Amino acid sequence: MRRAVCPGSFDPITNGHLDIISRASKLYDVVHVAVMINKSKQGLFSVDERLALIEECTSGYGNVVIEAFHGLLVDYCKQRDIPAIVKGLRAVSDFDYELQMAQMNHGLSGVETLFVPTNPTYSFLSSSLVKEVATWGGDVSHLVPGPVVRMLTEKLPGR
Ligand code: COD
Repeated sequence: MRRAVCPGSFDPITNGHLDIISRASKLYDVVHVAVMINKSKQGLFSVDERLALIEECTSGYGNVVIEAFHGLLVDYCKQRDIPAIVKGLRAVSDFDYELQMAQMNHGLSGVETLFVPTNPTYSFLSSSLVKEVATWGGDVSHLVPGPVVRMLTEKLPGR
């Protein structure tokens, strides 16, 4: 069984994340989507909300497992016998940090990182920009799935 993980904060999941998860789900038998918990970073969405949104948005894929994890990504991989991390690369600016993480993770445990070039439609897209635009009342309905738009509207009623 070929397994991979798509890790992230997913605060919230965007169409860019979904594109990478969907492409990974065609390459691997099982794709784990790991919501990595960072207690020092207060998110807009709770971990449970993020999990529920990812669940709803990926239910059609059929081979996606969604979990939250507090700790090192390499430990998540080790505990589940996952040999590969799949990441999306948006631009050259992503590359420096992603390369450092890939090399650190490989050095720590031998896990490989595979980079998938982003769909150009989403190359500028990040969860933080979505939250900023939504906070000021901008339309994000072409950037995030419907359930996320609905929850953003509930969370940011003054927008
Ligand atoms: N197009 C394509 N891919 C995208 C897009 C887009 N528009 N947006 C995001 N992605 C992909 C990228 O691969 C990105 O890395 C991933 O989705 C997750 O994005 P975010 O923004 O939700 O999450 P980040 O960048 O905050 O996630 C960082 C991690 C949580 C993966 C990282 O900090 C981590 O592994 N933490 C666990 C602790 C650990 O092991 N630390 C040591 C690292 S060496």
